[in-house]
Amino acid sequence: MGGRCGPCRGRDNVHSNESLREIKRVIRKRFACLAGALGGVLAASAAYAAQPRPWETGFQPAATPIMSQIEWFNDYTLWFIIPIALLVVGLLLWCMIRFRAGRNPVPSRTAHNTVIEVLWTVGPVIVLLCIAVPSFQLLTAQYNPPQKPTMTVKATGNQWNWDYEYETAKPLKFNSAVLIDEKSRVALGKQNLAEYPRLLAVDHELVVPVDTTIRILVTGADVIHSFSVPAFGIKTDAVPGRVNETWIKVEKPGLYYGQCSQLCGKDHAFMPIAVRVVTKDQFDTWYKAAQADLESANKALMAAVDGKNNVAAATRAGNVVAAAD
Ligand SMILES: [Cu+2]
Repeated sequence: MGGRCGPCRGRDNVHSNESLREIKRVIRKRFACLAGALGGVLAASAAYAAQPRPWETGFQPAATPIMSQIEWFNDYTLWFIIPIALLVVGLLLWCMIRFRAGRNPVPSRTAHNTVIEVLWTVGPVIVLLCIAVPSFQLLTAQYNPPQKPTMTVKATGNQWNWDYEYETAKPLKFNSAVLIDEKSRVALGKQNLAEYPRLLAVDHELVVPVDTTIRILVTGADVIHSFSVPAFGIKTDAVPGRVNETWIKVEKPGLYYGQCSQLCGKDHAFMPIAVRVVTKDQFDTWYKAAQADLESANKALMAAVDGKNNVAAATRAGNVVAAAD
């Protein structure tokens, strides 16, 4: 550009200013798109749903501190299990090849080796200690909520549905059963199979507030059932004549699904657990309304929390199979 005349240089400047503006415009547009997409993802994750997914081999995303601790413990234990499994398989293969009859016709008569015996005693003891300490910590945490629970809910297993009872000054009790036929789905506004999947959706969900320490009392009315919600990291047997206790503190609002996890009879597969976690204000409004009329309180709550976001989140999480059913 050094050898060009003044006007040409000027035109070049005009051109480069224009292309600079164009680049800036494109960047701004891209950033706007990115921000929009990010906003969409955030909005969707605010309305969150946890349920089993097709071909799932891992855990459902953790929704409580206990489940996060369980996930950590699972990963931590794998650091011991995998090397031990590899070592044992390696030793087996080595013995099979190195000491096979063809290569080793006269077997050794060695019966004792002090060093090896000390090693294979002390080694496992250390491994077990490393696993036992965090395991006991987790077990203790599962029985001892860090704060005093501010709410108590009792879940009673029946053949084949659940009763939920809120133990407050103004108690509330209702039954929660699987949604089987299309007619009741339509009546309750739960036709969306991504959000209300087959064999997991119920007529009346257990509704609890977010970020609240809740004590759950579990018992059975007829046979042994089990109250289990994977995303919360709880699985508590519902034994007739006995009250078991567990606790949750859910960190994200959303719809969480679990199932009875103790064979309890012919309809065992048809007694799901659905927990709707909402904000404290939404819970208070719902609780007041539910004492007068549960059905309309649930519908009002659904209108407040169910939106396109919730469905999108459920679909994004890979729960499309339910919709295809
Ligand atoms: Cu069962």
